[in-house]
Amino acid sequence: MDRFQHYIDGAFEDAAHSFESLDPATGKAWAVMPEAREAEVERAVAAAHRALHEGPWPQMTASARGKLLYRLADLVAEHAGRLAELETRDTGKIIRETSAQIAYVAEYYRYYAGLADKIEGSFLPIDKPDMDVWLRREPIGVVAAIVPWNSQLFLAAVKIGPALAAGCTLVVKASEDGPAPLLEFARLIDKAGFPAGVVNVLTGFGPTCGSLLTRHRDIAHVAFTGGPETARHVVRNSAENLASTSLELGGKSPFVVFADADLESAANAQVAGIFAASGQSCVAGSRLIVEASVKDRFLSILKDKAEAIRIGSPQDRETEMGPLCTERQRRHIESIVEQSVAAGARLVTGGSTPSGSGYFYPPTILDCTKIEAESVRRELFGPVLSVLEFHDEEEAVRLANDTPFGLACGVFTQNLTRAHRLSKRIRTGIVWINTYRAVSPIAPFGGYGQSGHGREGGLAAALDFTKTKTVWLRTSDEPIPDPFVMR
Ligand code: TXE
Repeated sequence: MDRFQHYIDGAFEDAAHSFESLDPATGKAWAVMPEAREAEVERAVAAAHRALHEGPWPQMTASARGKLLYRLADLVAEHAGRLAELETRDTGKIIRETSAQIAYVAEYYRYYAGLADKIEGSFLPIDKPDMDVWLRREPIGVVAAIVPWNSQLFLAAVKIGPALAAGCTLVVKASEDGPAPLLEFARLIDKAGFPAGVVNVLTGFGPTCGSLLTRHRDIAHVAFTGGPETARHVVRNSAENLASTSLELGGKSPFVVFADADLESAANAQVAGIFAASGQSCVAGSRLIVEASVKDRFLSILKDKAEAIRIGSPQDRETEMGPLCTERQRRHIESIVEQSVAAGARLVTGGSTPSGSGYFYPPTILDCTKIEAESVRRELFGPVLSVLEFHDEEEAVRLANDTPFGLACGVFTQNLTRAHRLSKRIRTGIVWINTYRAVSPIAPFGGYGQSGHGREGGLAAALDFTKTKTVWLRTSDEPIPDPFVMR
């Protein structure tokens, strides 16, 4: 079996404990992963804390930090093939998608490389004579970056890139499900030449490693992607160290299709929105809200497309949908689909677990129009589309907003003024009009409501990894007058 190591304080090392990682396509163990517990977490945080305050990193100019990030971006591009293979092997995500996504991950590092020396302070027009006051933007401190199994390299890049541009140091925790690509990525951090301790990469289980990390006294900020329940633990832990948090959580994103939309194009976007990555995507467009007059036609196009999806080995370049990452995830999906069908949802296609090895689940469409279905309310994180219908714009908006989540939405219409109205009225952090699932390092990403807070991507994300320091300088040579009067 392959063996992976932690990367702590600039060195690769085994851990005292380890666990086996399963190949989701076969259900068989293929690699041994190090498991971080208290000792490893302590050392990683101590290394990051040291690197923040001592040694070359805090002395480095912002431009020099940017150059290291450029080097990292080039290395990610150069090694994208190997990283994609590992992500596919360890999480079951298809090689077509991991290859394309990881090649694009390099662009995130490139964007933040360029941003490093554009994070500026400011000079204040202060209301006192003989006084200069300016703001320095300083790194927020040691960052704990915690990611889930889906798109680990991507979700890590949107944290590591801006944090390093801002001058922070990090402890990155890979998910215990499929940690191989992120542990391997640590080799590129090493190769790029970041000083020891600036980026530490480990993995372990949530209640031990994750929990110890998020409440550690020397962690200043937790950048978290994962489920809302886990996010509540993270926020509770932050009551101990008073760390700030950015939370990128799940969604139940509406995909609104009006009768005037290009239905063929909307169907392709819907297929990408719910069946890509086997639905294990935070922005999965999992609630189709379709105008009643075109519902049957749209569902028939979707059904044909869903049934034509090539399911198979994630390593095969022809495969369009692979397995889910874990058996736990598959059971979660099965149970919600069963409850919804029992409540009266109509299965348009899919809905039954195939026999054989691996954690496969078919593309599934559930017509939930006439019922209160679990699959409409809860995030499944799987290839299951729940369908609702509407009769006018008002009802479309009401249904779209009828969820505690608010990450993303898709709106398909040829009517420009309506598209504008909906972009204002739908309460989500991202609105895609006549497109879906497009991302870029230049565009902020994040949610409303139970989908979390904080934004990843864009300039503001880098500023979130800074804090301001206010510096006062008295420019008068006259002695300070009356010491008992505040000026
Ligand atoms: O995520 P978890 P899970 C949703 C999705 C999924 C559900 C649960 O609905 O079915 O969440 O998934 C670490 N303190 N999303 O269980 O548990 C954990 O080790 C600190 C949406 O895989 O949130 C891992 O590294 N950390 C989503 C990370 O948190 C803890 C992506 C995420 O795991 C911890 C994933 C603790 N107490 C799931 N417990 C999206 N938005 O993309 C766990 N962790």
